[in-house]
Amino acid sequence: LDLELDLRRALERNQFEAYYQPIVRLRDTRLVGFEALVRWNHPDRGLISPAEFIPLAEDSGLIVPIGRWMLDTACAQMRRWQLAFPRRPALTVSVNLSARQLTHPDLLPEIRRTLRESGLSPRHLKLEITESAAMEDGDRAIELMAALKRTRLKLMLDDFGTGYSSLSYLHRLPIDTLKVDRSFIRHVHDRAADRSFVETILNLAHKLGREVVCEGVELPAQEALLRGLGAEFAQGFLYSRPVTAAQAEMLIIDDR
Ligand code: G
Ligand code: G
Ligand code: NA
Ligand code: MN
Repeated sequence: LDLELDLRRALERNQFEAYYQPIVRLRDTRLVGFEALVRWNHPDRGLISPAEFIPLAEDSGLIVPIGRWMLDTACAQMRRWQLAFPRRPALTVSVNLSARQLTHPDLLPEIRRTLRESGLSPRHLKLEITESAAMEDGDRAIELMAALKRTRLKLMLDDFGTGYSSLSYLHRLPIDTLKVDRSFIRHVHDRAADRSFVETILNLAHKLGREVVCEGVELPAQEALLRGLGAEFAQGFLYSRPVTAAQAEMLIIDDR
C-alpha cells in the first residue's frame, strides 16, 4: 500500500525520530535509564505511532533497517549523555527488538559494530524482547539470546504476562530483567486479584534472580504498592511520557 511505500522512503528522508521514556528505581525514584521508542514524522499525516507502522515494518522486513537505525541512534545518544554527564555513568538505554530482528543473521555483527562505533559499553545497552518473540522460535531464540549475553549486554523480557511462556521456559531464558506488562499494573492498587498476580510474578522473578520493571505506572497509589511489594524499577506516565532527546536531557539534569 501507500503507507508501505512511504515507510520504505522514510529512512532515507530522515523521518524517524527516537523518543526516550525514563525508567526509575522505585526505592528513591531516581532515573536509571531510558527506553528508546521510535516515532515516524510523516510529511502529510504527522506523527504516526509505532503501534501503527511496526506491524507493517515487520511484515515487509523493513523492521531490520529501521531497527538498525534505532540501535545506532540510541547507542550514540546514550554515549553522548555519558560524556556530557560524567556523574551519571550508570545510565542505560533499552532498545526494542522484534522477532524478525532477533532471528536475523546479521543481528550479532550489527550490535558489535554499533557498540564499537558508538563507544558505548555493552553493559549500558539493554535489549527488550517480547515474551511472544522469545517464544516464537523456542530453542533458536534461547541460543540467540545466549549469544547476545556473551557480548555482555543486558536482556529484558518485554510485555511479560501477556504470552504463554511456561515456568520451565522462563527459567531457561537468559534474561536479566522482566518487564511486567502495563495491563497488570493498571489495577494493581485497587483489585486484589491483580495485586496477587503481580506479587506472584515478583516472587518468581526474584527467586530466579531476575529484576523487575513495572510498566504503565500512572498513579502514586500504584507506585506505593509496587514499592511495598519489592519491585526494583518502574516506568510510566507518572514519571514521564516518552520525550524527545532534548527533553530527556533536561530530565537527566533535573534528576538529583
Ligand atoms: O511508543 P509506544 O508506546 O507508542 O510504542 C508502541 C509499540 O511499538 C510498543 O509495543 C513498542 O514496544 C513498539 N516499539 C516502539 N519503538 C520500537 C522500536 O524501535 N522497535 C520495535 N521493534 N518496536 C518498537
Ligand atoms: O510494548 P512496550 O512496552 O514497548 O510499549 C511501550 C508503550 O507504552 C509506548 O507506546 C508508551 O507510550 C506506552 N506507555 C508508557 N508508559 C505508559 C503509561 O504509563 N500508560 C500508558 N497507557 N501507556 C504507557
Ligand atoms: Na518495549
Ligand atoms: Mn514493554
